[in-house]
Amino acid sequence: MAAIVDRIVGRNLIAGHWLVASGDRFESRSPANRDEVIGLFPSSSPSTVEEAVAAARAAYPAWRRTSRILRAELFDNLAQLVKRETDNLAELMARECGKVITECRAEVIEGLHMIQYVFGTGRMPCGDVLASEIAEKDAFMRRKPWGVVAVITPWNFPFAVPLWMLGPSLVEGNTAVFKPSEDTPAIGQRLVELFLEAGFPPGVINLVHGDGNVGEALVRNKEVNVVLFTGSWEVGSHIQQVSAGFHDRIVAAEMGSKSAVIVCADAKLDLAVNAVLISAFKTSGQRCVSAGRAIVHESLVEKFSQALVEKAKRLRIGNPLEAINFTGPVIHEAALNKIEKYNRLAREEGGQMFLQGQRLTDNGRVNGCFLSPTIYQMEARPGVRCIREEVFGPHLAILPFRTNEEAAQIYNDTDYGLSMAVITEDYRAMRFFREECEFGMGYVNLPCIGAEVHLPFGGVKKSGNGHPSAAGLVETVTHKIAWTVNHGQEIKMAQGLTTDVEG
Ligand code: UN1
Repeated sequence: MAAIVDRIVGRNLIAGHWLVASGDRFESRSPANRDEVIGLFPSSSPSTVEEAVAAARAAYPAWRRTSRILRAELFDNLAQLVKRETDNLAELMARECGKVITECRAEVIEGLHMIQYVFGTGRMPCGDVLASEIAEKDAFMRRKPWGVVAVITPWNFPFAVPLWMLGPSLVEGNTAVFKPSEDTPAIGQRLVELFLEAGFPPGVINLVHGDGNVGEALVRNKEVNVVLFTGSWEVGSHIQQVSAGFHDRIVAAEMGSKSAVIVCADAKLDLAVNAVLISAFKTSGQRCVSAGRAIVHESLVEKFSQALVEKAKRLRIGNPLEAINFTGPVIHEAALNKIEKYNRLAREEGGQMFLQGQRLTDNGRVNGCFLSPTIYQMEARPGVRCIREEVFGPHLAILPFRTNEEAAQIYNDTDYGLSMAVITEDYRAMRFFREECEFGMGYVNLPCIGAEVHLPFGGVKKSGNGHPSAAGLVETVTHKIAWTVNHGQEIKMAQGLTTDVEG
């Protein structure tokens, strides 16, 4: 039984004021126990969204003029608070999104790493010094913030992903309106409380709760300069289309995936099996980088499948607050239904089913959304949907291959391109897959999950639009200016342009 904990009172934050809205509310419930209500949160109205954007706009000039180093130092305060709160944050996250406590702890640490990274950038170079054709001129590339940033984030990384976006945005001098997922509003609100406690001035970060309607209002607000989004391709693509109507709108969209692990003929079997288990079933397959496919050399496929299925059967699925469990539930009933639809599709499309995912409803699991893994094998064929579309759940296809060329072709035969791993001892094969596969994050002899914040996080094709998150985001939340200063007594122009104005 989950502990009885006080329900959280959901509030929006606008210009430094916590507001309990009087209108519609929505509940956040634990996916591990649908009877457990985490809190009640306001469904923000369009006018509330407008006020939040106006507050961010009003706070922008003073924040932009604040020294970059002083802005960064507030992130040092935030780091201390996150260290103080690590266990509480992890527990709240486990209750609200159902990830096991060990994963939640790792996510809080990932968020902390982003804060520490951003703090460090305060004293790092933030532009370039360049030469000019004219000896008396000094030339620079400097960065300026865009203004107001909307941060729209998913439930599966409800702490680290917002920090990937808020960190670079705020340290560079932007202000923000943050809309956490309606499935994880409590952890989003807790993060914003810590920003305030760290000393971020009123209006620099604003919080609006709600569903896609709130996101829509944010995206349609012309005062928003940048939209940072992580979620489905459908929503990301819609945001890009709406934003195309704004002349200077920047959108960074990190969207779906059909990531994969490629297991070569020379792979170490144990390592390959563990890498695939972690890639496919950690977080119940609900990372955007989770593997939906293991592409395995035909000489190894039988041994590999047997070992994988044996281990997958023994994975512990249960209460997210118990560290002994490998994974918890999926996020809600709609997710259960969608995953089960793909499980049925795999059978209809000719999958040889090794493990058929079951809802787990025994007493230890109360009233939760628990689902065991599905594993099947099939030959990759054109047009098969279950090996191309994102499932976002514990659903894995094993696809045999004969040559490395064929493996790369199978890997690329989806609309997505987020992450991949290759398991091999052959340095030529590693390089071949690095060059031939379409992805944003690649791993060798590792799972295809587990990115670190100081690397760019993003993908290609339908997975991303070329604006990676985390350390990569500085390029998106700033624009570059050229700045040229003449130290001479007279004007001298580049390219030999004459300066004679008298004819
Ligand atoms: C996500 O997949 O939604 O690379 C984010 C990882 C984590 C972040 C994942 N560092 O697995």
